[in-house]
Amino acid sequence: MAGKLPGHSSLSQDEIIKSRKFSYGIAVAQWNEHITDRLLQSCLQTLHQNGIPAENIKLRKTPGSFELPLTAKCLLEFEQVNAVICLGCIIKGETDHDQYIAHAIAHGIMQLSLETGHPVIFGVLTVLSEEQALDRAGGKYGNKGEEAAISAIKMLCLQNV
Ligand code: DLZ
Repeated sequence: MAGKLPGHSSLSQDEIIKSRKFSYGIAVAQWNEHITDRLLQSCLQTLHQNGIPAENIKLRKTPGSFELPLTAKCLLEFEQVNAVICLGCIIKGETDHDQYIAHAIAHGIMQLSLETGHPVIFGVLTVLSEEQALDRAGGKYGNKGEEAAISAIKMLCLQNV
């Protein structure tokens, strides 16, 4: 069975019941799609397993992770979802490109969340190798997609909207 990252938490019964009244946007990057698809499947499975109906979930695919913050903004503005889960996978290459992308996204997501008051979840893997990504996309360290879905539910329950 896959392990879990330290700090990974599960949902209480109260959170599971409350989670069903919210709507969720998922923005998923197509760059490194063999990884991000695993994140997406785990994220969707977690939402479905907790009883969230399919009509409460809006999915948008972006070219790469860099486009996640704007897509999240569109989901909040036009689809009126309560929270957005951003899924992506940034793997270190020969240059520092990954650092620029990762910092920009982290900043963009945090800014969007604070400005709108909606949870926008950073479900983006930032890793040194494909092996590290697979470990965190259903491998020995669990699945970031599941963790991101749980974080979205917990944040919505915390806000008590
Ligand atoms: C260009 C690029 C590179 C080099 N690496 C990644 C990556 O590891 N993960 C990812 O999600 N996206 C990558 N991209 C694409 C950028 O996120 C973005 O889509 C393009 O720079 C176009 O804006």
